[in-house]
Amino acid sequence: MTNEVDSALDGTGAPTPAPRKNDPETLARQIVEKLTYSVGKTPAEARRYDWLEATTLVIRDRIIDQWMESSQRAKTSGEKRVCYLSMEFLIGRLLRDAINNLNLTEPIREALSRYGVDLDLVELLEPDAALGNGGLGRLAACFMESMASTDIPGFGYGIRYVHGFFRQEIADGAQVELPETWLAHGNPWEFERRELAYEIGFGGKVTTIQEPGRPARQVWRPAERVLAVAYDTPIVGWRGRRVNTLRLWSAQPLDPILLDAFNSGDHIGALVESNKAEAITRILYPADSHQAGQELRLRQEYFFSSASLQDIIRRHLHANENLSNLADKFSIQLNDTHPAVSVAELMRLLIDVHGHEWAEAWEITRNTFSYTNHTLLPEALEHWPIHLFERLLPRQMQIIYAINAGVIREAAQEKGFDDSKIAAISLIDEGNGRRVRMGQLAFVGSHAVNGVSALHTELMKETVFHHLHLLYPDRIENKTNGVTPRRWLMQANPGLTDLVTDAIGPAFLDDIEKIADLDPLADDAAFRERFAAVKRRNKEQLANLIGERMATQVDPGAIFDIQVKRIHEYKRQFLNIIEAIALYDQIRSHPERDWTPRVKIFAGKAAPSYAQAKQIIHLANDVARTINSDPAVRDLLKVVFIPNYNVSLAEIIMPAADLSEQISTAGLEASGTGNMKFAMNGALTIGTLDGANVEMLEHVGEDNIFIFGLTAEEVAQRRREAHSGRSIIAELPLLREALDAISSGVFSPEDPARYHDLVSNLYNNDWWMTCADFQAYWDTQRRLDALWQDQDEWQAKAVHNTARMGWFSSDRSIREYARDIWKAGPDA
Ligand code: GPW
Repeated sequence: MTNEVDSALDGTGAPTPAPRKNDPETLARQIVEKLTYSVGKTPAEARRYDWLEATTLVIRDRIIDQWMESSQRAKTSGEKRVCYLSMEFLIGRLLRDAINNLNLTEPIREALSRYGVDLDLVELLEPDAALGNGGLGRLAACFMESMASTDIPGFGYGIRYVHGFFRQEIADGAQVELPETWLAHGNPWEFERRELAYEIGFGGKVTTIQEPGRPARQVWRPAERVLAVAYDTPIVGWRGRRVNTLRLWSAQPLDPILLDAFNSGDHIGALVESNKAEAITRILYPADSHQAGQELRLRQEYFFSSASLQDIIRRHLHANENLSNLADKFSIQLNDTHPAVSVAELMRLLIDVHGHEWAEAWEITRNTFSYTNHTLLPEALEHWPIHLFERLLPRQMQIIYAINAGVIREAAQEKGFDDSKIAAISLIDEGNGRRVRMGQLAFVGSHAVNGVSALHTELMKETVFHHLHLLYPDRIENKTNGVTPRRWLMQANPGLTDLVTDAIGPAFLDDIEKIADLDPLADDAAFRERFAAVKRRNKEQLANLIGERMATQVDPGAIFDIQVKRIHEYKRQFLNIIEAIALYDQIRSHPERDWTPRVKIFAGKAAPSYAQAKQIIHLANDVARTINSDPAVRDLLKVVFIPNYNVSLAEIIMPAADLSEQISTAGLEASGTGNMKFAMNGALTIGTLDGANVEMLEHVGEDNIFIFGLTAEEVAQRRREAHSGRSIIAELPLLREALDAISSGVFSPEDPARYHDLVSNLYNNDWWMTCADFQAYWDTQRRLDALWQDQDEWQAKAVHNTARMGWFSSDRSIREYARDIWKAGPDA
């Protein structure tokens, strides 16, 4: 621990804070001090929420010491800084993370217990910061934590949404979306930086200024302007080693109350303008892997991109004469194409504001940016109608045309591309009512472009970026995703962490790949028993939650078979539900057989406008209602849909799974990260050869993972052949009967036609290969049933999973980015 700051005087003669002691005695005294002077309560009056606030403030003070030190170091050392631009940061709760990373869990627990307060219950009251939709946003949060933990000077840049991801309730089986208000009670983790505000323009005109003897200049005069104000949140690395900054932008009117209009009596007019500005950062778009397409979304993208770039430039010019060496001092990672307009905006700032020549500006821009692609799904690829883009960002549109001209020239001259190849790489899609392709823009504006798993990266080269890859063959590389073991193992699963520490010592806490030392213990019967006992306690905890929230009793002795993630057709929750129905039929028809008890658990949100996904949620709930109330299956099969899946719920679910469902249509899940969280916590995976499952297979070995179904290549082949489900269904009675039950209203007697569309899509098309993969999935599930009967075997495989998943730490991902793309960090 280095958070004992030297006292007395620093070089400036200003007093520095007194050393902080971390014994329970001191912590207890400081918590009560905060309770008294910041919260205004005595220990006797204090409610649990007040203890949360006081504890948070005490922890926050300790973070601030380290934070200032880290920021100062990044500023003065001249080391390269990494900026991670992301529309989403799905961070979840921060208190436990901070306490754990400062190594204060035990002393804080002890300090609070002196007042009869339970730390675990206090932590539960913190709102879950849901500034993201799913995997992409959670990856950004894991990466922020890993940058701090691996000592990389990292800055997150994003949007401070007033309303994060919606709260989901289930009413009569269907999803209902409710607004989320994470800031309702204030946010002790953020610091508003009023002094750090930038003007962001929209619309207006570009005029050419021609002064005698000088080259022509373009001047953009925006019609509207808003302010971007910074809010900073500290991100604490493991053992408090480094504290980095997540800087989120909030939009505010340039003149908060537009005094002129207000004073002249136009109160409404003044408010309209101010509402329009604030609307930019009011809500997170809730569609995952689907382009939203609204003007407000493009405004959000440009708003946070421009603010972040202006901030980076200010920082750079603080220590450097000009921007020529920007790429030596800053790396900017674009998290998908959401910040891709940054490429045009940096060019504008370099040329129009800072007077650089085009060629030099382009060199700087390309060397500074790198881009991560997270999907190949056509419906998720961002492209904006030219007329919208031009109206909102006229100067950036000009720059995009100029970039495009240069790229096309290069392709034609140096590679001899013909018209059809040129059309494929063009930043403008001419076929679709003329649109700007953000993927192409991000690609050409970056020196490195990466996919998020080995398979996904190969498919990028073959499909979406095929022609750009021919033009720039060294640009695409792979960086397989990872997850932070601090949150997803140590904090979420303290029981397993203690067991592993006891078995192999604490070295794995600092270097997670050392958890491999656990591997031989898979053969140790006594260890397996302790491992199984930890899992059992975690399952009991989840069973209690299910009992309390949903009044459904589930047996912790059954297989906990869990699929939690966004609801999407390609992720195939439907396949899982059909299998549950087929199993239900079989149990009813053959009650005499030796069935392995299962609890099938689902959770996840559907985009509000995604009708099919909402139908799948409805079906899961309808099926749960029917099966759970049927005495014929008793405890042999239960189906549960837990509402409002979020980071905090995931922390309870991941450690409680026996079986992890990673069953996407092969070729469509870029990586997945839930797959990693589950396996790290000792779940076996049933999955397709998709995304990072492929690499998990390599690491855990084929005996310890259950792979089934079509390969990506076979899926592509069938799609070319206009495959449909009809003939498959005809040959598989299990599948046919399950589908008949759904479409005849067995699960929705009040509305028998409810699922006609869902089922008829399988007959007519089977685009997601649900029918094509059904039999293989069913057979693999039955193998797992049999395996469960041999607990020694099952638990040995579970131990192997935990022991062999160290590579999937986001520390490893971040070190690869730092080494290959950013050339930054301690090893640079
Ligand atoms: F469409 N992902 C996500 F690529 O969670 F932008 N939201 C998104 O909008 C997109 C991707 C986008 C996910 C991928 O689906 C998942 O496979 C991957 O593990 C994750 O991003 C992180 O890379």
